[in-house]
Amino acid sequence: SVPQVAVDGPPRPEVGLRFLARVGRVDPTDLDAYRAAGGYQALRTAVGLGPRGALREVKDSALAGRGGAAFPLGIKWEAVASAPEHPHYVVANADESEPGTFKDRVLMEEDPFAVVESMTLAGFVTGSELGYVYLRGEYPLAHARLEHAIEQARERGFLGRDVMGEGFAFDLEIRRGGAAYICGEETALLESIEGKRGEPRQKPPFPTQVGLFAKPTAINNIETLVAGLHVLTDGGPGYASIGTDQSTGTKLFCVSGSVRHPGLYEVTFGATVREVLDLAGGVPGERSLQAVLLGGAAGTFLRPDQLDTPLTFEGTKAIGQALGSGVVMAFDESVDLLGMLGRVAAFFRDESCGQCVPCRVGTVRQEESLARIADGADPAAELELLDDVAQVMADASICGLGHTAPSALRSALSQGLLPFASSGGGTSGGGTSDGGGASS
Ligand code: L3W
Ligand code: SF4
Repeated sequence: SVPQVAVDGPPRPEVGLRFLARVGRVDPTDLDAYRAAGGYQALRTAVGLGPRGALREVKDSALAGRGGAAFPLGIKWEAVASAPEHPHYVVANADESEPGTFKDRVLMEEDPFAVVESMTLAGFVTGSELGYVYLRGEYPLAHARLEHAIEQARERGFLGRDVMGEGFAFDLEIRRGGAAYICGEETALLESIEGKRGEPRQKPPFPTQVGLFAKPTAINNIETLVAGLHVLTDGGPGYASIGTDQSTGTKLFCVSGSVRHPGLYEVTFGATVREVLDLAGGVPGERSLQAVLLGGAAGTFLRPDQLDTPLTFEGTKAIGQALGSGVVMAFDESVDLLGMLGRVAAFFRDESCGQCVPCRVGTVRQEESLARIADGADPAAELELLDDVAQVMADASICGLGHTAPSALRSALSQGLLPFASSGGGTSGGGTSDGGGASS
């Protein structure tokens, strides 16, 4: 019952796809082909309902944001739509930089008109006449495809002063990032669009009140925006009936690491980790699974005995983990997890914007300490230091980067995935390949 597709993966059944329905099948450079394959029906439905009616559908859908934090889209759009100050803006966070994440890239490269339509829908509902796509600088094909799609939409009256002849205005601009991970943090991203250094702002106020150029702004992940089209197509209650009560609709998962067919998979919310790994062909060869990382470098680990966990917001929360934005990274028993965590620490040290001390210094200390452990230092003393550093970063950092930089390490310790105990009471010892490996 799991609708599935793989990009560069196994055969693709013809059922249930939403995000990936046009991917690889419909010419991403042709507006007419997009329309013939269902494009612009969702926006037409929204126009028929009016902004308030369309918002009602989004709220009824219970669609949760797909950027990692699962904030309800309807609440975010309602806050902007009802904000008294004008103008309003919509911004697509397309600075997809979390290691292991490539879902938005596929949508932008292979279905760019859906991104344009979805932002127009966001503009219609929130009363915004201008939207920005903040695009990861290292995505040149996505840039070319989006730019082309925006030009075609403009030429054909799907963007501009009178969208589809329906009496509302909306247009789009692209801004490219400069290879800074921190600019995926929404307020750093807004600073960057404004031409300033990409450093996070304190929240609150949230962007819905004080956003781009200090105006009310709806900022959403690309997958969230495109899911908004599915809501209008299905109707809010119809969409809410797909998946689970708290995780509605379908979800894209970026499966990588020790699997036979790494790629992008779409499943109905409710599929388990095991099912998603099986779609990707399971662990190759005779090796068994050591761990699965959800959420990327800022994420948390599952043990092999937790593979029956549903990949839903509530399912992962129930075992003390977070779903994140859709990274499912498998590690077989041959992987040196401590070495991998050292590289994660180096990544965060490099990407910290340096604005606040706990993160600027904490990421350096974390990397140094892990290097000492790898060189044979006594883990007990180092773990005490790492615990202290992690606590200060969690308590006193300005943004999510500082809060989550120790997450993978802490999770590996508490899950017993490293060959020494956590001083913070984590499970001790081994636990690397104790059965339950993802089979094909
Ligand atoms: C109005 C309120 N808006 C919250 C909004 C807020 C934001 C969204 C979520 O981090 C996570 C992070 C990464 N009124 C509001 C409100 N909002 N309360 O809701 O807010 P927040 O602050 O909880 O999260 P965040 O700072 O946006 C996102 C994790 O995602 N992550 C990151 C993945 C990276 C990618 C990528 O590269 N594409 O997705 C992975 O797990 O660690 O925890 O819009 O303004 N009262
Ligand atoms: Fe910058 Fe790190 Fe502070 Fe975030 S937590 S503002 S990345 S120094």
